[in-house]
Amino acid sequence: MKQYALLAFLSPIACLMAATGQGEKGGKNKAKASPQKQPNVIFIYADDLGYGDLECYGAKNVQTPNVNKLAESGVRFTNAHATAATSTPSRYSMLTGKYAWRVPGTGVAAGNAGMIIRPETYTMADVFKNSGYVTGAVGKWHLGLGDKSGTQDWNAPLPTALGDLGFDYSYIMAATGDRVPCVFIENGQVANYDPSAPIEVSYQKPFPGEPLGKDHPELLYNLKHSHGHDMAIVNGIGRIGYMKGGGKALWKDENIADSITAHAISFIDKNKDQPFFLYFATNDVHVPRFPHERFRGKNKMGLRGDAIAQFDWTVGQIMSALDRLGLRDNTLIILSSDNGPVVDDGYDDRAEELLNGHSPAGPFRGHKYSSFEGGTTVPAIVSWPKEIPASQTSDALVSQIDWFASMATLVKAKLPKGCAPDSQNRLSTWLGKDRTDRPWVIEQASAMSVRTKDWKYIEPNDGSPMINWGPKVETGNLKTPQLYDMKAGEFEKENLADKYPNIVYEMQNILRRVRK
Ligand code: NG6
Ligand code: CA
Repeated sequence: MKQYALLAFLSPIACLMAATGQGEKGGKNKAKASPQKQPNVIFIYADDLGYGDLECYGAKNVQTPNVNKLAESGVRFTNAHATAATSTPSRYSMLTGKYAWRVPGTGVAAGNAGMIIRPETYTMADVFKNSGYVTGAVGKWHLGLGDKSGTQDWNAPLPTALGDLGFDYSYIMAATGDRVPCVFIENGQVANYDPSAPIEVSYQKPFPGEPLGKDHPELLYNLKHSHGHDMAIVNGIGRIGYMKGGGKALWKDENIADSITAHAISFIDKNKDQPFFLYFATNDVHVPRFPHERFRGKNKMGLRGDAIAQFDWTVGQIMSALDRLGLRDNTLIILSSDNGPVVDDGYDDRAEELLNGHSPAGPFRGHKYSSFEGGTTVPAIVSWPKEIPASQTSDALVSQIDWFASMATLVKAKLPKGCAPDSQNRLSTWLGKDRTDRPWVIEQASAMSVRTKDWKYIEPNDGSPMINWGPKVETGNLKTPQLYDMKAGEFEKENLADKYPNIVYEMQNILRRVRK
């Protein structure tokens, strides 16, 4: 049993008692005295948003006023890391506190993957739920649904879904915008289900009679692919995987941000009177980048820039909702990204030619998929006006793997033995109260890397130095060890492994110890 029913019940009662002022002596301000409530917690987890993609991190070609404002209200981290250079392992590690590379089957998931975090796992949502919070997940999921890969019946309630992982409410995309099924799933069932168009999904073979992107370029009226993404066609865009049906339930890419934002805000509205945890994972700025037309054409970078602007709008909407409800002060917001940026990730959206000098990964080498720092160094902003002084920057070395134990500390959760084995409590660093570096950070791409404040080590790997299936990305692969001085002006340029064998040895030892 992972539910701590008693705790879950006690906290709201405690809050209720506080709210009614029971036990207090009379006094003029008694009715107004607001209860000391646990903070609400919102993770705003962007997809493929790079270190250099926000104005407050130096972007010049796109405006991000809302994220800038969020950053000004709290701490902006300049040395924060996702655990992996792609989505599924990064999200798995963050939500379980256990490195994905310890667990088979945690690579980039198909849209019909079975639930990758097994129901018996104690998750981030369980931490909050069992501490009296209402919990919700809205947006991109990409961690599988149902009991077993490829066996889901999308026309009925799924036998296992986010409700089994501690989320009271969920409104999610099963995988990514570019993977079928292209429908939202609300509490384990297709939202807005259309009985006249039963849904079938396969990652093995096409459905007879359904046109494919590779054969019907004339049907790709919204976006053409540059590599891959040539299977099912939904909303004039080719996808990964085959799909049939869906009808009215099919999403329109241009409305995804509006839809998930509306659901996130309605969750906040409904739960305004009790502490809530919202995992809000945006589709932006993952491909296909097809933002609503009101975000089009306002920056130099075309669709990729427009998607960043749409992300910024989304953040603004959440903050306005909190302001409207009087919740902003006691809401802890953590904004970050699941992995580094990528320019051409398979659609002909002119992202490359319209960069106009923009560096999506900021000063770092490599992008999404890469072992270089650009693969996993991400923006990270923490705001909690009631507790965190504004306008701070922190260069502390931090990792998303520690959100689990840090959040558990925040809500004074009792954790079952053995859960979140890789997560450390670093709450005071994440709240900007100190600048303590994590002694080391582990990064997962095709090779494994270790980062300390001063050094970066990449394990030898036989893979090719550039991705050879589409994106123009340096993988960081090399047959021999790589060691980079992170104090040097130009990051990861000169391999110093031969010069400092002792440091290589120390870094290898860290990896060896963590692997045990
Ligand atoms: C790749 C996809 C890419 C993206 C990525 C996962 C192709 C050619 N490319 O395989 O578009 O979906 O997987 O991205 O299929 S992630 O951010 O969700 O990890
Ligand atoms: Ca991603």
